[in-house]
Amino acid sequence: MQVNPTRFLSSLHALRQFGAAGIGKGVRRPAYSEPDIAARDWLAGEMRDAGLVPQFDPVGNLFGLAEGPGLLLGSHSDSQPEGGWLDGALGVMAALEIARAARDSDGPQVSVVSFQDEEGRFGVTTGSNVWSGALPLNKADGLSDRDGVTFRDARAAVGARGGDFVDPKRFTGFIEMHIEQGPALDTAGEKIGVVDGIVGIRDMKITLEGQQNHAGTTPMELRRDAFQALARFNHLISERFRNVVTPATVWTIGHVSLHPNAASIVPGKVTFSMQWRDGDAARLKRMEDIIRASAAEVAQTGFKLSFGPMLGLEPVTMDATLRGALEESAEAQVPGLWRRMPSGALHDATNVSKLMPVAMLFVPSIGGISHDFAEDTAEADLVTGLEVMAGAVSRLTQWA
Ligand code: HGY
Ligand code: MN
Ligand code: MN
Repeated sequence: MQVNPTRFLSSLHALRQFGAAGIGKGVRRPAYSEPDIAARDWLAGEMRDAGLVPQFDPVGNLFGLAEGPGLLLGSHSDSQPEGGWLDGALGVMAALEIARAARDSDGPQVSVVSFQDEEGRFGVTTGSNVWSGALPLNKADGLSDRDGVTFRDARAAVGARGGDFVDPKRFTGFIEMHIEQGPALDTAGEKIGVVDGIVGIRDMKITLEGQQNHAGTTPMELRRDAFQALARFNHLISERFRNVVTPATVWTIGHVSLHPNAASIVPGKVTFSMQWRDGDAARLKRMEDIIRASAAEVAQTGFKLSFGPMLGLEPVTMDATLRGALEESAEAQVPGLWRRMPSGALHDATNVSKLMPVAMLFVPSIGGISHDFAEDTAEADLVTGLEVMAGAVSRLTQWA
């Protein structure tokens, strides 16, 4: 199977035009936004031109279906509100290029997918979570984004495109190529990461409600200041995580909504996102217990506490046979310049692993930057990743 790097790179640059942020190569292509839907329509055309049958499902996951059973390759084409041009897009366009090369050479049956809302505008890897059956559609429809738009209303943008859910039994396995989104490969001067496991994640909103008041006349000791409550909560969990976490554990308060967010008003309410990730499900649970207990302790000082629904995915291990094909191909193409490594980022592969064997490979991220307009990878490294994945697919003839 002979991939065409020029065709691959130009298709990647074509996709980046949808939602181009005008800052470097950055994109703004959140799930169900106009550029996201336009990109999916374009992608459906590219799939058709590649001899695949494009099919949208009810939530906007877009599949390009080969005739017979075979491997599914892909990722997602939605982005973070300030996203890079490669996060997700790389895996989708690499999949399409391999599908094209496979057809050109009468090679294996390869189908392609671009999952929807991997970036979690509504949930956590929502589109593949629904497709995997782990998240019922009626439950997903009740999720809302940070502006209060519901998943049900947003996914109406799929419109008449939306067909049935694709039967996962037509696929023998899933391989996802992705940028590392971290510094390991770039720092080490290595070219390929073969993923051995993807961390688990927990994500929930927490609200603390005190009392809004005048910032000049309210004595400090009488205040029930929601920002101070969040600050105290953050201090408590940081202290209490010390004996639970490892250097690989991460936790983030990434979105804070402080009401009324005015300089001369003591804030009466704060709602914030609490997200944590680790490769060990028991550690995630211990962290959850600390989070809930610390929030309750802060609430004791005069705040009403409420927890939103907790979303989560378990840590998953990659399929050894698929991973072995990636390792063989990496050793053949970039001997000594690849490593086996965990993924600290979440990916659709986590959800797809509930349905079939999965594996992932990474290419370096320059400076380890991602979820930022500045995200980038040297084009030669993108092509190396494509060739290593094509080499793995060629080795998996019994999966074709
Ligand atoms: O957050 C993640 O790990 C993924 O990039 N959405
Ligand atoms: Mn991604
Ligand atoms: Mn991402």
